[in-house]
Formats: sequence, C-alpha cells, structure tokens
Amino acid sequence: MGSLTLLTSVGLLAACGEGEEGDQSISEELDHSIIGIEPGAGIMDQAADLLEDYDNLEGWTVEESSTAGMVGELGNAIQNEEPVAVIGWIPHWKFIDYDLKFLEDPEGTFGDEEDIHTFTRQGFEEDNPGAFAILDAFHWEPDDLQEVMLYAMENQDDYDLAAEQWVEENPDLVDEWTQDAEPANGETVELVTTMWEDGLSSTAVMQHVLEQEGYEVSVTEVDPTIVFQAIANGEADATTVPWLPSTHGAFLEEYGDDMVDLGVNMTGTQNGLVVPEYMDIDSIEDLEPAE
Ligand code: PBE
Repeated sequence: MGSLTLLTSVGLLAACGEGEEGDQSISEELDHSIIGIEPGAGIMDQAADLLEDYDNLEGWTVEESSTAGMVGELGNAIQNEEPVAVIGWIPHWKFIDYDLKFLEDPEGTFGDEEDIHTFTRQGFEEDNPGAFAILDAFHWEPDDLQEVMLYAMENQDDYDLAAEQWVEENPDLVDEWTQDAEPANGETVELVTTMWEDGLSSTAVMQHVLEQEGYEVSVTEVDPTIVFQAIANGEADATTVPWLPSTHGAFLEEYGDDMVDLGVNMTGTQNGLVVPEYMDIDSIEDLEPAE
C-alpha cells in the first residue's frame, strides 16, 4: 500500500500559509479552490461539509470534476511543482506515483480510517448459500487491493486480467474464502460496484472467484447511492464496495434496513484534502478565507 507520507513539520512561514515567494498566500496561489471528483461520490458530500466546518474556508469552492480530471490536474501541477489541493483517498495509485500528504483535519470532516463492507440483498443466503458463504468469508488487506489496482493500471485498466493474475498468485487466501462453500450448480450472482479503482478491483476479484466456483456472474457499475438502492430493493445480489461509516454512511442510513451487512472486507481506507509534499502547509486550518 502506498505509504501515506507522514505530515512533515513545517516552518513558521507555512503556518501562516505564506506561499514560496511570500507575496501570495498558498490560499491565493490555490485560487481558494479545491479540485473534486464526480458529484455522486460520497467524498463529495464530505467536501461540501468541509466548507461548512471550517470558517477559514469562507469563499472557497470545491470544483465538481471527475476522478480522471482531478488526477490529470494533480499530475500537471506536480510536473510544474505548482500548488494544488485535491479531494483524495487511499488506497489509490496517486499515492504511489506522487509524493502526497493529507492535510490534518482537526474538525474531523473526513472521518477517521474507514472500512469497506460486503452487503447482500435480503434472502440471498437462502437463495444461494454457496455464493453467500464466499462473500461472507471475503476479507483482504489494503496491500492486496493495491496489487490488483496496480495490475489493472499496468494493463490498460483491464480489471478482469488484474483479478485473474491476483487470484492466481494468492491461492491460499482465495481457498480461505471458498473452502466452506457448497458447490455451485450454475446459479447467477449479480454484483454492483462503483466506478472507482477500489470497487472495480474487489468486484473483479469476487467475480473471478465466484466464476471459478461455477457461478455465472454479472457486474453493473453505478453511483454509490444506486449500489445501496439496488441491493435494498433486491435488483442486485451483492456488493463489496461500500465505505463506512463516513463516506457512504448517508446511503446506509437511507437503505441499510433492507440490506444484509456481512461486515468488513477490508480496513484502512482514508479520505481527505490532499496536497503535494512540496507544499508548505500541513493542516486545513492553515488555509485562509477568500477576501
Ligand atoms: N471514493 C472512492 C468513493 C468510494 C471509493 C472515496 C471516491 C466515494 O467517495 O464514494
């Protein structure tokens, strides 16, 4: 897992958020703007809360963009060693490619380290005990997820290939998931995922493992809220992507009563405001309001 760069201690200059040259503050250099991602992402609800939680972000904006757009602007800024602030999360390959850090979040807007959960629709265990047992046993580490993400990146985002490679290399862990499962007899399993690398990776691995066990698997990519809706109303069977308790907490509140939570499949995700290591700032509260 890309090491989350520890926040370095910074000099007095940075504490008052002064830019390198001293004539423009870091906030002015950032044009009081944070680059966001797709509006449907749970992290974007947290970004909206950010502007409420921090008085010193008075007059700031969070740009709605796309994950690709955000990563593109981040890469361009880093290439020219310019100031940039993005909505970011781990695990994500950007922390491997670039030297980044989370700004401290004393108001706790982005929550603490989170978990990724597995859910099924109600009745799935009775309908498909074998697949339910595999989904229930599914658990891995951030390093495992990171490996699948990297394999996909190395193969033009081919998550099927990445999953196949990872499953081949991790027979013992996969056996732990499948050893107690009744054999399949061609039942189908409908998975739903979000469009982000973490969801695509865990879903591709689960699809590959279920197919190896004889299930017919379909995967649908939807917005986070639809992931919850589809499981709650029985349109989909299972998902391995929800981030809780913070990122997708609002969706769980709305749909959770009609879903079966199989618990945590991975611990160690984190959302936050992310800047390149070269920026002399270490906390959100060091940013200054737009005049
Ligand atoms: N993310 C990555 C998603 C979940 C996975 C943090 C961008 C979100 O905010 O919904």
